[in-house]
Amino acid sequence: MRRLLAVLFALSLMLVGCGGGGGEDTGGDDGEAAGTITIADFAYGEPLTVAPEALIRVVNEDSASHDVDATDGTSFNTDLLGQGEELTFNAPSEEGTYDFTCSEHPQMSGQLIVAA
Ligand SMILES: [Cu+2]
Repeated sequence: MRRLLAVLFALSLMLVGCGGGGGEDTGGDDGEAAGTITIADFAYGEPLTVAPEALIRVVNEDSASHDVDATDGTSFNTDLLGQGEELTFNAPSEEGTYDFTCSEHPQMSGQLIVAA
């Protein structure tokens, strides 16, 4: 009986650990993202302002694949995200305004503002 309780306890811990992935902020699993770029309808939304090197989360809600590539070609280039996928990357260490686009849809444009 003790052993059964121990197993149940372990299972409940696992359930708690896996829960909460469903969309609200501060999931914890990815660390503390300073901001999120949500891609929907071929748009990146409002410009995002974060501190230098802050962790940025990118979520793609479109069925098309998108990424987040700095138009200067070097500051940041994320992998392509499929529908419902997300990733994180770190903002540049230099303050400034960074325009970015999607490698598959050059008509898309967004802005990342890095300010201390
Ligand atoms: Cu795209």
